[in-house]
Amino acid sequence: MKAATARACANIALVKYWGKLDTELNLPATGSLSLTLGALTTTTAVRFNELLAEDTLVLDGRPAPAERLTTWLDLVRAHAHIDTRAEVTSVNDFPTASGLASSASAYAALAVAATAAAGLDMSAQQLSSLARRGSGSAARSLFGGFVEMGETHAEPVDSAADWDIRMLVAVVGGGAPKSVSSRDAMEHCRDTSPLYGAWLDCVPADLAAARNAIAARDLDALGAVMQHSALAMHAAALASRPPVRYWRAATLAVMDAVDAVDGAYYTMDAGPHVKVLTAASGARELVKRLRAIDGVTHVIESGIGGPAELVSAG
Ligand code: 2P0
Repeated sequence: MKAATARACANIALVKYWGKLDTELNLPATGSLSLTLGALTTTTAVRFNELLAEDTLVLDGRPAPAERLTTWLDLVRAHAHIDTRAEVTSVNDFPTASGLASSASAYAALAVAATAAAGLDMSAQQLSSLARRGSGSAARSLFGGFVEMGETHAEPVDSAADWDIRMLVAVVGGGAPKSVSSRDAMEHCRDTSPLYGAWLDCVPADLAAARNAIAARDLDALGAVMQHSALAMHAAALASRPPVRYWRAATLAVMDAVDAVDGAYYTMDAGPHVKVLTAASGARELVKRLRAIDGVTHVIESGIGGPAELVSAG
């Protein structure tokens, strides 16, 4: 088998990953827990081609730099005992210009497609560990529903097929300067923030609270721990020298709007956008409210997504 195509969903961490134990192996300093989002997917095709001198990458129809891809594909080539270069074509079904993180769905889809194309037969846990080498959050996108990242790979926690919840992604644009990448920001935070240690200390209790809330289908308890984890992560980033501040005025306006609604909770990642967890019943109304906020470019409504999957091979 030389070619394969796979699809994976993005995920949003409810209990955040922020900090590394080992940068070379990309091992996280703590666990994290996420929800896979069905509305945000990446589809990636990999074709190993003996005529190629270098790996090539086409991202949403445009040629893109392939250095990071090559470093990651070298891991697959080492496993498969091959030296063939690959053509990789990747398409996101959400607007890439929006600045939404796509490395999670990208490396998860890539792990499934590249290993299948290389003729490797790996477990989902092995694929998760391999995806982690590309991007820490990608390890979680191998699985659907609620997913927990451990020391080296993620495991599914609960598919939550019976829980009618939504994640609303409020995209905040409006000419904000380009964000510091999460990779750089978390290293800077570890090196300079007096709150980094306190942040790490929060995570085990937040993980336990999130697991319990999920098992009890308790949206209010899950929302509370999700907000706490996001605010603690951002507090550590804000206290870095110089500070890392991802929030814009519209970020705070969305947080205010969410605070005014019962049963809705926010989380923010390495960018100005706000993701809102809420019951499906109130989602439509909340989407309308968020769309009306100055600086909110658009709002994507997502249900729970499934695991990464092979679309075609051969
Ligand atoms: C998360 N983020 O848990 C956290 C919260 C952003 C904020 O995982 O360096 O792109 O590639 O392992 O996975 C984004 O970081 O970082 C991220 P690397 P990644 O979703």
